[in-house]
Amino acid sequence: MESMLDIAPDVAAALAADRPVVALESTIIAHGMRYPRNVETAIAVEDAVRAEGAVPATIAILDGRLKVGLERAQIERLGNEGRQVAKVSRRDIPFIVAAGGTGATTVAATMILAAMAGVRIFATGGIGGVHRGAAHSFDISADLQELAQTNVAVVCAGAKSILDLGLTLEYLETRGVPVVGYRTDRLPAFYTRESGFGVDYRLDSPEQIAAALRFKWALDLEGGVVIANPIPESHAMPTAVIDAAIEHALQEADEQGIHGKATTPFLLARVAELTGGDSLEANIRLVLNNARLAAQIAVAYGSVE
Ligand code: PSU
Ligand code: MN
Repeated sequence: MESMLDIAPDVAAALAADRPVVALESTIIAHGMRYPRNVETAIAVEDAVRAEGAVPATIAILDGRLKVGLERAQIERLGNEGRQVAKVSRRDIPFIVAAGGTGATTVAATMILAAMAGVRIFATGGIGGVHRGAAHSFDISADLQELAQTNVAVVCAGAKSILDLGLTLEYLETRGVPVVGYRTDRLPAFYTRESGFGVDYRLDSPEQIAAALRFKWALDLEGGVVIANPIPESHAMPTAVIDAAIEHALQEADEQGIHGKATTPFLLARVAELTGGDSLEANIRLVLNNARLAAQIAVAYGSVE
């Protein structure tokens, strides 16, 4: 397995010395935002991780190689090729590798490669979940299955309400995945700080979160943790604006028969278009905010005994 895995030199050095590392995903770069803001954001996110004293490891598959830690030119390439790059979740990994192909990793695939490399903390924008209408479509993101089995904590701003957040929480509960609110007892809904749902545990410091993670894995309680970090107040969007855009996008997806792995990128792109630049700014701010918290947790994790 290790022969297929390329860990970047700075990431490998940090892991060998037990210094903090934060994993970052690449579907958000190739499929979640447009060029060149996607590349600018990916680099700013890496810088935010470094500023907090951790090493960033952006994860992807490039020319059949599993990459943990990318060079700038590699991030630029993924962002530039955008949607021409495969969207890779758990099921896709061996096929992309066998074909010598290039893929952007979802939360699920990023968790798998992070765990292979020994990285425990991961920052992104939003996770996949149970889609609205899942009772008929069966559309449940593989991210949730991965959270149930792979030992990586995912810092996110909750999930967008393109999903059924209530069913997403039920699914996570069934699979034993804790949902932690950072300095909040409410589940944030990505663009807004509040979804109407609660979290399982409120923790107010990176140290408290790191300690809970240590105990979970020391007890061999396999699986991930969702750490929900609300978008900063000053960048949150008005609920009515974002809700209207989401309803509109969902209706279009339905009319156009969009399904499967195309659903999430379609909805994200339409919501971004319908809200104009505002949602993109909010998205960038919340990802940076998550990167900082993930780095603080990674630093604290290293010092928990
Ligand atoms: N949600 C967002 N932004 C994203 C994604 C989800 O707000 O970029 C991406 C992530 O990579 C996530 C994936 O893992 O979409 C989920 O896709 P699906 O629903 O097809 O599993
Ligand atoms: Mn899906």
